[in-house]
Amino acid sequence: MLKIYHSPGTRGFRAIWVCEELSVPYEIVPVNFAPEYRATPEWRAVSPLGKVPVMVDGDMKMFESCAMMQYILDRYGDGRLQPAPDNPTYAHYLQWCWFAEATFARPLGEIVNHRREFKPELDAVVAEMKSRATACVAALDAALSGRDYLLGDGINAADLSICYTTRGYRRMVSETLPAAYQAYFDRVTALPSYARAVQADAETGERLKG
Ligand SMILES: N[C@@H](CCC(=O)N[C@@H](CS)C(=O)NCC(=O)O)C(=O)O
Repeated sequence: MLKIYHSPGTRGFRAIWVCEELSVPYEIVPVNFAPEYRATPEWRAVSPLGKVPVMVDGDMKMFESCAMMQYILDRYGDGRLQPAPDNPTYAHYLQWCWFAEATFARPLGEIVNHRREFKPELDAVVAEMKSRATACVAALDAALSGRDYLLGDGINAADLSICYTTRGYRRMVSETLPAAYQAYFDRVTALPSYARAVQADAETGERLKG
């Protein structure tokens, strides 16, 4: 069974949500997110940079949450939740999957890192990162014009990944999204698999509290 090493509220949510949506069996291994634990040789042996998430499938161990999503889809998805490579939407499917982490999540991650390392934080740096994230929201809003989902009619893993990052945007930058984007976010997070992933995330927190 897939093992997802996860700390509550972090990017392992992506892999958990995909497993829930595809009904792929998985087990969560709760990880103490305290920097002291993540610096231990024990955790570094699992995750060389001390980050979460990590996913294990038999002898396979990997990090990078979006790569995990793709692995789950390719290995266990039976073609669900992603277009085939010969589908005209495939290129944009890849584009939004990568955008979710490489471009949209990046300034949000920098806000977190900056706040952790710089006390007091530099307001200009945080403002610039918020502005970069907001530019991503504008690009997504434009792409969603006249569509229910990023690729048109059907939902796919890029929508899940983007909506995971959008949660961080709403928490760190602004609760308010453009109207069409808000409707999209509400549509994607109305999936029963989202509620189950939220529940699994919360239970991970309870398990860590012991
Ligand atoms: N691109 C990586 C980012 C991993 C990452 O930065 N994870 C955060 C939690 S969501 C973390 O472990 N941060 C602690 C740190 O950077 O020291 C992914 O998508 O998995």
